[in-house]
Amino acid sequence: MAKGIVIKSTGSRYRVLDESGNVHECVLRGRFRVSGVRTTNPVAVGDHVTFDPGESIITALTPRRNYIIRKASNLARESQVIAANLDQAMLLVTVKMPSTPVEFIDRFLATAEAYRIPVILVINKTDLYCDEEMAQACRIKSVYEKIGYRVLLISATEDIDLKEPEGLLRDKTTLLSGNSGVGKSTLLNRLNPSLSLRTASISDYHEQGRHITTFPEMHPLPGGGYVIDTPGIRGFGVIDFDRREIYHFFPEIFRIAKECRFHNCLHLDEPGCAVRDAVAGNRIEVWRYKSYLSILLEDNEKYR
Ligand SMILES: Nc1nc2c(ncn2[C@@H]2O[C@H](COP(=O)(O)OP(=O)(O)OP(=O)(O)O)[C@@H](O)[C@H]2O)c(=O)[nH]1
Ligand SMILES: [Mg+2]
Ligand SMILES: [Zn+2]
Repeated sequence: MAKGIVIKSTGSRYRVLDESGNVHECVLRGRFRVSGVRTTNPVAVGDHVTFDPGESIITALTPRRNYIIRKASNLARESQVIAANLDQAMLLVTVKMPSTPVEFIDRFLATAEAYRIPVILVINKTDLYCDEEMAQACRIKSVYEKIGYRVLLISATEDIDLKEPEGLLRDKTTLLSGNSGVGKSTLLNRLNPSLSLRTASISDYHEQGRHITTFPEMHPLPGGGYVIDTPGIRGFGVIDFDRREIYHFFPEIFRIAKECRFHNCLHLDEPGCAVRDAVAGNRIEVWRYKSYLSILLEDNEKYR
């Protein structure tokens, strides 16, 4: 028996990296079962497993430190585990080509908060920005830094300020996310030139969302650590939020909510709401409040 980490899972087959760096294409033993969650994939990228290298069969799963799941819909009983044993997530965004909506950032951050996974926000393609776009990037940086997130500005193609993200990724297992075209594969290629991942591959910008059958894959970094490249963000967006708890996942709203008159305030139109006062007084960014409302009031089907 040998030990390894699952670096790719395509439904029935699992690519396992062993401790000496060799790769094995494995399957699960017929009666393999994981107690607890009902999932479509009992083993996921990031899982630590025991396997039989001779027969290429995974025989046991090491208990997970954490994992993120996605459900096909809020009504679906079965979930898919996207990745396991994560130290952190890195969300790559851009101000242009493509432009990442702030609501998209906020949904990602709230979901990560719900899983207690720290997020580093990275604004890429700074080489393309005019003064106005750079000002917007700086504004995003300052808003999220004030909340408590780490925010970096980089250019992956021009090799600008890549030392910091490189340092933050070292020896960690990181989920790399962001919508199609923001430069995830480009960044990974810079950090590990031996990868030569396809970039601008564009199964594409325009078709984003069609190809939900693509799979996350884990790549080793030369200095130690792993990055899991995910296809778009769709896998990360759906979580069973309890309506009363959504504001817990907006740290700055959560902090101020303690001052609301009613302990069960949803910060909608209740009297004595400290959150709405803070929005009116610019102590909470209005777009963050709008993102909160959109999750609170959404038709769940819309964001599937
Ligand atoms: N100017 C500029 N272009 C960049 C930068 N980073 C990436 N690009 C370009 O953006 C395009 C998309 O990059 P990818 O790395 O394929 O994007 P991705 O996030 O992996 O996209 P998907 O795999 O579709 O999710 C490519 O043409 C890259 O060359 C950058 O810092 N500056
Ligand atoms: Mg890519
Ligand atoms: Zn309130």
